[in-house]
Amino acid sequence: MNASLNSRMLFKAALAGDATLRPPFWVMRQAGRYLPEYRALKEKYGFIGIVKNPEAAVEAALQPMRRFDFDCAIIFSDILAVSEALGFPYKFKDGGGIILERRIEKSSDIENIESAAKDVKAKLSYVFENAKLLRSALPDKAVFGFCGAPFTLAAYMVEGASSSGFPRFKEFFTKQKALYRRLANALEEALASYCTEQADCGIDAVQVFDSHACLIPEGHYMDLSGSHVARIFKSTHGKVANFLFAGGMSQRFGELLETNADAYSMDSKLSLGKIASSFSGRGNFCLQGNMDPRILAESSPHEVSQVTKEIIRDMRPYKRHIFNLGHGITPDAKLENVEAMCEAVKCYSDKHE
Ligand code: 1CP
Repeated sequence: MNASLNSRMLFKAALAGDATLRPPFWVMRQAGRYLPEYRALKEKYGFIGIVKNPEAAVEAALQPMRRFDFDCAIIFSDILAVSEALGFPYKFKDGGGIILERRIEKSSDIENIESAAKDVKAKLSYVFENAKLLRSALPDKAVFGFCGAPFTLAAYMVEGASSSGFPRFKEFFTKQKALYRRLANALEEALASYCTEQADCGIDAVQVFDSHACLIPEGHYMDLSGSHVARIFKSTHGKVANFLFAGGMSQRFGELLETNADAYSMDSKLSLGKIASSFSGRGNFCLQGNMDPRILAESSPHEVSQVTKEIIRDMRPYKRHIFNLGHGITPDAKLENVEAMCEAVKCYSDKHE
């Protein structure tokens, strides 16, 4: 075990299952509204203005790194950048969530997406510029690119907005199976080329966000979503580590394994240690997670520190662990709690805990 590994080496060691003194760590949605410096940047450029300006986007991604020295950074963008490039611009709704300028209504909409998917990369050059800049700003950190899963992007494009249950989309993928498949295939093509291009910018990992995977009926994950994710991973295999965040799926973990991800990012409903011990015979995957983000908003620094150490302790025998939250950090997270979490990870020692 080497105490002098930099963050990027520590990240690679955890993925490989090598013994490390502590797990590497970062936080989903680590750039964002819980940070006063992010709120100031957003005041100046607006959210979409930041995303489309590579210098501002890199600044947003660096803000949490300066404050908390996480081991991993993620490029600042949004999963909806790709649906926008396919002809579905988005904006913020008053009162929270997002709304798209149009939604999928008929099969000609899908034809348009199929043809736009062929050269989607040309419209996303600002993301690749952003990825290259972040890579060179952080040579010793692990850098993540990302995209939405075809299923989750399709949810927004069919529903036309954020939604709690996506009823229109549920009806679409249940009753219009052939159209859903064409849409998912077109999105898969666009996302595979998008992720390969990000990988070619020198980043270390790609995380596919399948945030709305839990809409899928039990037993149908691979059919409706995972088969598309698996093919995206095939296109980046060997270039970067492939991460899958499948929202609400920790209790159905076994359904995810055929995607062949290198790492699975889990929600907080089940202990990571339990998942590791139940499935460790099923491959050499790494687990990422899974502290409940509510704890950062609602508890004390002492409690945060205890929970952090518990999750780490649970996962030590398994080795392949990257500490993170079970979902994105919320705007009401307390900075002193995020600090306590960081301290607890960085000072973790098997001797004392
Ligand atoms: O300032 C603001 O109010 C904007 C909030 C915000 C931020 C900071 C949005 C709007 N997107 C982002 C950035 C973002 N989104 C990142 C990069 C930053 C980082 O992680 O540090 C990433 C990886 C995402 C991914 C994303 N966007 C997901 C998947 C992750 C998850 O939380 O499940 C999803 C579902 C989106 C869509 C999205 N983006 C933003 C909103 C409000 C929404 C809709 C959410 C909903 O359905 O209501």
